[in-house]
This record gives sequence, structure tokens and C-alpha cells, in this order.
Amino acid sequence: MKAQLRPTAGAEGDPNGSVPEKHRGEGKASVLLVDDDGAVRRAFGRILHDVGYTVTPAADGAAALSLLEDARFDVIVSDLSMPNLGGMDLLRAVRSRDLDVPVILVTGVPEIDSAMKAVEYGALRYLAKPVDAETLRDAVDYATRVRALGALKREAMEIVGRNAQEAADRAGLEATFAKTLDTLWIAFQPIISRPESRIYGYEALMRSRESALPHPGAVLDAAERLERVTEVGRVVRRRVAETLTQHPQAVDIFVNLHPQDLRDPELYDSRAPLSSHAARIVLEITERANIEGLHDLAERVARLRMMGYRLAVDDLGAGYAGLSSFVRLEPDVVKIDMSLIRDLHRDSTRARVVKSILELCREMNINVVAEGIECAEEAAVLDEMGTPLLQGYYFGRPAEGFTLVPEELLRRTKPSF
Ligand code: G
Ligand code: MN
Repeated sequence: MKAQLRPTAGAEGDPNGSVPEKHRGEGKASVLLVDDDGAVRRAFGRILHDVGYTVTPAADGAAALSLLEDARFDVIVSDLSMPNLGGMDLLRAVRSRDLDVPVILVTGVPEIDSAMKAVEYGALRYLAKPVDAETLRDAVDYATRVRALGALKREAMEIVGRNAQEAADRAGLEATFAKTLDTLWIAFQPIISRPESRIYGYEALMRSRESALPHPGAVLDAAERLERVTEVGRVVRRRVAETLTQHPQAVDIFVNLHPQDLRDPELYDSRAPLSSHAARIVLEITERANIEGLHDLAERVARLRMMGYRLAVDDLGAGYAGLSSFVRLEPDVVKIDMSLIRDLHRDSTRARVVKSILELCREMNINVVAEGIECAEEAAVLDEMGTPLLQGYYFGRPAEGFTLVPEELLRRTKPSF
């Protein structure tokens, strides 16, 4: 069946057609040509074959998809309305597996509606029949160059060591980012007090349903590039406030701040959504970020405290060697980074450092959260050291709403080794 669908263009093409000089030598690229009309397949096939393209015809979208299963094409030219999977459905199916291959849609009945859909699903060109040879060649030549550029971009990204999103063009990133903000939601991860056998609070963690920016790091990287970090912070705080209004339980909520959020006047505005909940909020400021540049930090921190907020140094142990953020924030809470917690039961060096941090914080009257606990053994060592607050996948993953922790995990354990 497949073999029958794969005659080369030569079989249908006419080697004697006249070819404008400018197209010569641009060929070699492979074109998948999809049309239910055999005459169109032959005509288009010949035009493209004559300028050097390798053309594989397919009689409808379904046939094209089955070809795509085991062959790669540089360009797809497809008719829009065909029995057995039309061009738009083919385009969608192609996009779900290959974001790059240029698709040219051809239609006998151009409509604004389908043209718009074509753009939305990422068609490169939308051509109206009858398509003359020159237009077809130009479109496919252009598509080939776009394809080549895509390959070069990927190569460049590998050299520069960036991920695909970071190298995306600004317009694309803006669109992705807008969708991210629209679909942003907050996951809550429990923080438990084992000495008190209860859930102490939850850390609010931003999540997005936009798959192109799958984790908070990617969202913030994009926000930084677009200089829209402040917007992200505002959306997060608004969403957290909404949840708090819906769940008036007496639990504290830990909210991550980007250092730039500290410059946002909205944070200090008593009418801002989160302000009325300040007494329940611990604002986390990561050790990883540099807050040296904030000359009026002390004043800002004082204002936040007056509003009722508490402050936490996040990711302690993962950031700068210096203690500047610690000294300048005078935090109410310290969160020990998960890199220090990992394998605590097997690593006496880590254990000694964590124990000393706990002792010092106790002396300074600072509450401590150990983060990223993934197993019972890590939790047991931390219990033994008298860690006030624990957080990690072992107790609960970040999830929608305030999920409960199994009763037996709320109790202190004795190390059994
Ligand atoms: O930097 P900060 O501490 O805010 O980062 C918290 C991140 O760590 C969240 O994205 C959360 O999903 C993740 N996280 C929470 N608990 C665990 C854990 O037990 N193990 C690992 N690997 N990640 C965790
Ligand atoms: Mn955090």
C-alpha cells in the first residue's frame, strides 16, 4: 500500500518543462505533495521536480500521514479539502509531532476562516488555486529556506547551549508568554510541623498550562527577557489571594518573590489583593538571586513587615557563599535548599552543616523549613535534629488546592538505622 503511494516525481513529471534559471540548484529538498486531484499532483509534481525537488505524492491527508510515519520531508504542500483527512487536519497532525516542517496549504475556495485557522496552526503559506508554476516554485523555495534556517537555529542553540524556547523570536515569545499569564495557576505544596503533628502551611508555586513554558524557571526566564517579571509577580499574588479567600483555613502561605518584585509599588499597596492576607503570608526571597543592587532594601523590608508579612530566605545553601541576603533581610524563616537535604542519612558532611544551621537559627529565633525531602530516611534524620518544618515530595507534591498529608507522615519518626 505504501509502496504504491510513493512513486517518484519522475514517474509523473515531465523532464522537458522549461525552468526559470533562478530556481535551478535550489532543489534536493524533499517535498510531500498532497492532493486528491491526480491532475494537480502531476502538474505540481512536474513543476517542482523540474527545479530539482524530490517530490512524493499522496492522494489525501491520511496517505500523507502514513508516509510521514517513516519518512521526513523538508516541505509539505497540501490541498485543503480532500476526502479522508483534509489539509487543515493534516496540518494539525503534523504540528503535533513536528513544529518546524513548513506546510503550504492550497485551496480552490479561499475563505477568511480557513486562512485564519491555517495561520493559527502554523501554515507557512496559503495559496489559492489556480496556482501558477512561478508562485508554486517561489513558495516552495521560500519554505525550503525557512526549513534550512530552522535547522541552523537548532544548531546555533546547541552551540550556545540554550533551550528552544529561549532562542525563539521575540514575537513568538510574547504570544507564548501572554498565554502563560492567562493560564497561570497556583499549585500548593504542604509544609508540615512534625513536632506539632499538623500541616503548618503551603508553599504557593506557579504553574502554567502553556506547554511551551513548562516550568516556573522557563516562565521567569521568558519574563526576564521580555522585561515583564513584575506582571508575573502580580498575577501570582492575585491568584494566591483568590485561593485564600476561598479557603479561609488557618494555614500560612509561602509565596516566592522575584527580587524585582521588591521594586514593584503594587507589593506595598494596601489595596493590592494579597495585602489583606499579609498576616498569613511568608514571602520567600531566594538566596540564588542577587539583591545587592537594592540599596533601599532595609526600608522596603521594614515596610513589608509593617504590613504584616513575614520574610523567608529561600534555597539557603544553594546561592551565594556570602550571607548578605541573610543579614539584610533578617528573615523570620529560613528554607534549607534541597541539595543539602538530599541523602542526608548517608552523608555526614551534609548532616553536620544542616545541624549547625538548625542550631544557629534556633539561637536567633528563626524558624526553619527543610525543603525537598523525598524519603523517610531524610525525614527521620531531620526529626532527630529537631527540624521544626518539613516540605518535600515525601509529604506531598505541589497540587491544586490544599491537599492533606496522610496522618502517619505528620508524626515524628525514630531513625531505624
Ligand atoms: O526554589 P524553590 O524552593 O521555591 O523551589 C521549589 C521547587 O522545588 C518547586 O518547583 C517544587 O515543585 C520543587 N520541589 C518541591 N519538593 C520537592 C522534592 O521533594 N524534590 C524535588 N526534586 N523537587 C521538589
Ligand atoms: Mn520557594
